[in-house]
Amino acid sequence: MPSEIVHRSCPTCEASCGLVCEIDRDSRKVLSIEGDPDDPRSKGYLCPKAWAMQQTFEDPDRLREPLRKCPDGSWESIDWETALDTVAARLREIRDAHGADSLGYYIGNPTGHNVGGQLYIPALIGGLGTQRSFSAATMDQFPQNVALRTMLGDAWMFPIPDLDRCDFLVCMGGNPLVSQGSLMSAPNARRRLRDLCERGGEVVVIDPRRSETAEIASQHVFIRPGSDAFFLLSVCQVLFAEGLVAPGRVGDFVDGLDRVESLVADFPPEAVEAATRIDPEITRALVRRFAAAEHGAWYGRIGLCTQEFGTLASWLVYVVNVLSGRLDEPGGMMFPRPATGNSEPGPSVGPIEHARYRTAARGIPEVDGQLPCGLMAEEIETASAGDARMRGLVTVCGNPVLSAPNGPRLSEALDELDFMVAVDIYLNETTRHADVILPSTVQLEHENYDFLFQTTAVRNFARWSPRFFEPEEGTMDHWRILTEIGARMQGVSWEQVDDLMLGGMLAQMVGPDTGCPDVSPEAARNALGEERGPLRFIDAMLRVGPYGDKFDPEGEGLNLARLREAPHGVDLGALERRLPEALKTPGRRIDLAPDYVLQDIPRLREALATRSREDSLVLVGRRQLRNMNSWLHNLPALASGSDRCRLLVHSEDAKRLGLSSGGHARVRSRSGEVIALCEVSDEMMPGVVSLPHGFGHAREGTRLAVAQSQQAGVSSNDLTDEQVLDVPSGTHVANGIPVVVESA
Ligand SMILES: Nc1nc2c(c(=O)[nH]1)N[C@H]1C(S)=C(S)[C@@H](COP(=O)(O)OP(=O)(O)OC[C@H]3O[C@@H](n4cnc5c(=O)[nH]c(N)nc54)[C@H](O)[C@@H]3O)O[C@H]1N2
Ligand SMILES: Nc1nc2c(c(=O)[nH]1)N[C@H]1C(S)=C(S)[C@@H](COP(=O)(O)OP(=O)(O)OC[C@H]3O[C@@H](n4cnc5c(=O)[nH]c(N)nc54)[C@H](O)[C@@H]3O)O[C@H]1N2
Ligand code: SF4
Ligand SMILES: [Mo]
Repeated sequence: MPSEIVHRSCPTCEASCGLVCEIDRDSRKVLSIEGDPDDPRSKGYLCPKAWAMQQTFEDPDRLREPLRKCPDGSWESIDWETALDTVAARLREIRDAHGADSLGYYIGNPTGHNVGGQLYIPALIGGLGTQRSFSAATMDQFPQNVALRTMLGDAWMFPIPDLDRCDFLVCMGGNPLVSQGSLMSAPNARRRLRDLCERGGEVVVIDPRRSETAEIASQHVFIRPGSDAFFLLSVCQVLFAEGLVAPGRVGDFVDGLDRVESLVADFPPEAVEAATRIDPEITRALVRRFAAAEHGAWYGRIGLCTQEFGTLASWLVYVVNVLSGRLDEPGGMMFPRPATGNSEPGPSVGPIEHARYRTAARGIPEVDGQLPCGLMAEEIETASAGDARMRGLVTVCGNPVLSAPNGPRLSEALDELDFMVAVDIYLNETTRHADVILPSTVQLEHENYDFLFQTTAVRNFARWSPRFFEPEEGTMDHWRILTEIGARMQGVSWEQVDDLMLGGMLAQMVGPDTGCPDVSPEAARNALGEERGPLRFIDAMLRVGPYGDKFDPEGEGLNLARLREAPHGVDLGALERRLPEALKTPGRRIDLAPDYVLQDIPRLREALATRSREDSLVLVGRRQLRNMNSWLHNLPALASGSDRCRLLVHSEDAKRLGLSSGGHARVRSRSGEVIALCEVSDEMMPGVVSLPHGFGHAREGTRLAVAQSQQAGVSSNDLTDEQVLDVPSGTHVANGIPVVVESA
């Protein structure tokens, strides 16, 4: 058969760029990958990571059949039936002897890039029945979830910069030029930001490093890591003191303005200058320009989340947008309207749940169902958690030995588990500790739908991606693996679990008191067809969703069949106002001063004095174009070139410490030590050093030949202290870590 042209979106990062690929199905080869000029969002853009899906597919190190660890530590291939039976039997044994909470799970980032991974997580979790829930969220956006849950009643309704209509963007703790925008899915962030400036607008970057984004910005302001909450309080103080508070339309449904006003009164820019190192006049001038701009958006991302006051800083970003009338306004911070109906109006919710249970080792409370991922080690160790320890662990698309804090401690603790299973495609730093590894099919072998990233995109869209190649014999889709484990834990078939999930969903979606009152669950069930898997769920959600056909095949609306016929995806238009209808708080009002978040203010006040005196060297992280956290370093196209894992040090610090570019530095923190390659760079704020995360591939017992030989590097999370938390969210502090650096 001749080669074929197929379209899909790139599954590797949030931007979800449209791609045009030439493939040969017979030889299972991708002949070319280019940007799709007809994709309304990415318009032909792509980055070097567009090849990641093809290179992962071809990687000889990628696992293609289940592996079981032999008593001597070597690995043997086993068939799926044996693998799944072994996993279920061992996990059930542990549960029967020690209770369901002796099991735990960790969900990693690629879950968000795989529709089956997302939709079938409940099948796994339901089967395990444990409260011990860990994920990459507590090294990521969880402070934002907590702030939104308390303010809007919906943890997952992120306000996104309306980038294409904005004329004043403040960017804190994010580097969209490299990350392609996070909670701001924006293919070709460089062009979008350039356009913004060319429209006469401004981009102001507040970051301890003059990042790639800062390079093209109108202004860059250095900030001392971890002091953003102080800075943002001073921004609010200036807004009130100078009479610039103007919430506009949103003011009709906001509570707590007075509380915020009295709180911020104590934090004029002068009061926080010693902590932030930002000149008060710079703050005032910025606030005035932002308030005067026609369409401003104030945006904060991971540098603001994974820091000591991550929840307060994330909350304050939203407060600034409300005070200045930017929330839910065109050109400001707006809410996408996903075709699958994720943020449609619904019943109101009560206060955020927390402290319903606690960790065994140190009694750290759960928050909205999450426990801090860096506490997995102490929860496993007999010495820390005693009889209540975690004995069985399931990791799903995660590499916490490199991505969670204090990797070396976790690495040792994993060997104390009675049983560990990893649902993963590599034998890597984490999965080498497993007893069984269950590898799934990869992106080119299954269909996909950009389920998560339609909730974070700067423009509404819906996009289906086809499978390129039939899965190799003997492989299993990710969603099916999760369902099989869940089902076997409950002694039912995976089909029964699937039917139950679908039935449960349809019962809520159609029939009386729903958006489809005339459709019965049975009729909907029949209309969806017999093919099991995530796309059937997506079809149901699309059909009842805001643009859907409401199960009327004659209707104009969206359904999966129509999406499958749209090779460039469907453009659903610019973001539109969603409030107050979409709020899930009682009375549909925004709580600008949620008690739960404000409980952390005393801790912040206490820290001001210490922070203002502090002058120790601190470590922050950064992302790089050719990485995706820890897992693309084994792909030749992305691993080539010189060693990328470098510690950036300002020249003043380098001189004082005797460091030079190309030399090595010993970096020590409370939790660990690494020896890193140095690069002297005046991109850094003096007193701050930067090391990317996701490296550290020299560890033994993995199958990552390319990563080991070409981009081994060191793991910055050997230095991340797992004990320090952003208290309201239980998120770890990966930015602003006190370190001692010396020449090695
Ligand atoms: N110091 C520091 N640490 C950080 C961060 C930071 O900024 N600084 N960032 C944090 C953030 S934001 C995140 S999201 C986390 C990420 O943390 P994790 O999700 O734990 O780490 P990843 O490196 O993304 O690991 C991905 C894993 O999924 C596997 N995988 C990839 N594709 C597939 C697939 O298709 N199927 C299956 N079954 N497995 C697959 C890979 O082999 C790898 O083991 O890291 C966090 N850690
Ligand atoms: N190429 C590439 N793209 C990615 C990823 C990747 O690994 N590689 N990972 C993806 C994932 S999982 C995520 S979550 C997103 C994250 O996307 P972004 O949030 O854009 O993440 P980073 O690029 O790490 O940018 C964080 C910035 O915060 C700054 N910073 C550090 N500490 C502080 C602080 O205390 N205050 C302030 N104001 N700034 C601080 C850092 O210097 C850095 O410039 O990126 C996604 N996209
Ligand atoms: S920017 Fe992201 S989505 Fe676009 S091609 Fe690169 S990795 Fe893929
Ligand atoms: Mo992330």
